[in-house]
Amino acid sequence: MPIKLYNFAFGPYPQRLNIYLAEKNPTNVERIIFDEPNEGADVPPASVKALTPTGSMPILQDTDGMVIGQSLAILEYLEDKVSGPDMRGATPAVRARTRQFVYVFDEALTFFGLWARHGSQIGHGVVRTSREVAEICAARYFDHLRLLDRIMGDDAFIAGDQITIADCIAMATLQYADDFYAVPIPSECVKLKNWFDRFSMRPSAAQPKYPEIKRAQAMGLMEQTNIAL
Ligand SMILES: N[C@@H](CCC(=O)N[C@@H](CS)C(=O)NCC(=O)O)C(=O)O
Repeated sequence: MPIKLYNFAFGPYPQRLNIYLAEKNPTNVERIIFDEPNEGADVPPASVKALTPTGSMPILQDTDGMVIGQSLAILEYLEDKVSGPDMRGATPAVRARTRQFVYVFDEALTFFGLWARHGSQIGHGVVRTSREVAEICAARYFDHLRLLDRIMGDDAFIAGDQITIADCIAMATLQYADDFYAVPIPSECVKLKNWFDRFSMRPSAAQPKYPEIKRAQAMGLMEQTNIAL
């Protein structure tokens, strides 16, 4: 019996796992992919969402019934459990460097998510929003990208000369911002932009299937919130 990974076909947290599994290619992980949340159609099914307190995707269920929510915990667990290339880094130094990028990208995504939540037409009128929060979080998101650019080296991958989970997390974040919300990487972040252009060519980073109506609303987050680079 395989490990089960319930996930969405797109989205910044789900895509971390979609990219990771495409790179790692383990034989014992079954992927159950839902197109997008749809309460009316019971997608994902209530029985799947009930597996964790938040019901957010991704969710992993191991063969003994053990369940993990939270994408970062799932990535770590899969590194411990499945075969394939080591994606935490070969030495303590690279592993530390990998974690450093993971944490900063994770923070960046939190700010991006708040910016989108408070500034995007998606969800407008459904959630309480604050223009000021959108502006502050947009600035913090771009600050994080500038920081990431400064701490990157000239290696092929984010944390060194080997692909790690930091690449999966970075790609999922930047791809979501760029493809779904049309938010670019600042032009001064040359290393980050070059890495993004290179990694985008990998089959694992193929553009996911976005819901086009939502994407049309999402495009132009910069203009919707009056943010200029
Ligand atoms: N911190 C969580 C966030 C997961 C998350 O927010 N997933 C979104 C999709 S990008 C989701 O499932 N949203 C629907 C919901 O929460 O019901 C993680 O890292 O896994």
